[in-house]
Amino acid sequence: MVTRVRKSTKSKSPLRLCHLADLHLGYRRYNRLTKAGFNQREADVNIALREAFDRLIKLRPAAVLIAGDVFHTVRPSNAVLGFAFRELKRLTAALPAPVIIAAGNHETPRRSDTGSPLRILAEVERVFIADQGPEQFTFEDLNLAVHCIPHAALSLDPLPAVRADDRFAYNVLMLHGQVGMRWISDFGGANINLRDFSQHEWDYIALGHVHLNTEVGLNAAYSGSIEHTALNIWSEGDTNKGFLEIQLPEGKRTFHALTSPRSVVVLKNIDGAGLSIEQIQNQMRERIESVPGGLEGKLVRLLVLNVPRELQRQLDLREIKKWRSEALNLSLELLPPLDHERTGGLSSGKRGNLEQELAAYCRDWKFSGEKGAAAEALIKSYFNLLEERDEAGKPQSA
Ligand SMILES: [Mn+2]
Repeated sequence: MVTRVRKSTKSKSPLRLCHLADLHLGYRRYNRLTKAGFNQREADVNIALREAFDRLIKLRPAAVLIAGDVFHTVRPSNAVLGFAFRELKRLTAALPAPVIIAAGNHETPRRSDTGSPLRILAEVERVFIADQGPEQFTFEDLNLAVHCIPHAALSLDPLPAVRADDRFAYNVLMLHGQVGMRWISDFGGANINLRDFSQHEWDYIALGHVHLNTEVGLNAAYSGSIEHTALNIWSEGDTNKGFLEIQLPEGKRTFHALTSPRSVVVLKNIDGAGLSIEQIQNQMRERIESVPGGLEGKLVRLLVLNVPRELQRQLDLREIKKWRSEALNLSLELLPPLDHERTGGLSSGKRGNLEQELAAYCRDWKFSGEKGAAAEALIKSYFNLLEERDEAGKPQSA
């Protein structure tokens, strides 16, 4: 590994950047609609973006970096495109900073002639987009060069060779993909080894794709997403969403948490082994009633382990239905004890069975703590991915 020592001939006056990623505008989940007929979670993401931009306007950074997955899909709705366009216009009207965007996997079409939904955003003054090939945007007045490698360019062979540009005091690299496997929020991103990209030459590396605010190195970080839009939101339920402020030259990072429009509540698992159905139902009620402020409008997850199927049939469904109607979404899962119920094995056909068997299998793993949880989250996210594809394939309701 060759580390080039950068001659800083230019003086390094302080420079403040803000780094956002994984906005996922157009993300849709569950079938609740707003009064205006929009998917509630899509509307929530818009609220989060507005808050993020309000905060940027107050913070007044010299430049804004957006490290990919601005849009959740290659073809966002006209409403979402219009919203993004208007919000960027609002931001750049209030803030003299350039806004630089490198495309992520969600908005990158498989065929380049499809075109990126990001393109239209480049029509907004001071918005710079890298959607296909690697690009360097330079800002003389800021003494800053921003090197972008959009998702499409991360699958090139050989990879684009990027080096810091000595003519500028500050060099930033921005890309969207998976660095290491410590935390996985989503699939479809390129696997990245920062050593392939002159890792030590950059004053800062702004990463997108992992939805959790994560340090990757002294000079590299994921800002995380602005709202709960990971494939498995429960695995990130107790984390704040937001963006980073980076103070150069020292590289000090400050995380700005956003007020999430939606609480994600992961209740403590219930172990139903040896309990009667009344005891299980009572414990479920206790957990549900322990949510401060009630279920109203929240995303709630409750896992009940070791409940034989014959007992599951005796649950009071009316009460469960009432909980479901209060929450924006109640993800209530009852898993039978593994050994008794393993009749058809993994090939028993129904998706529910397979998911339950896998969850039970994960519980038996000898992984400890973080690793086990990450592995389970990874497997679980595959199911969410399948579910999401199913949902996407259905005709739009309402
Ligand atoms: Mn991504």
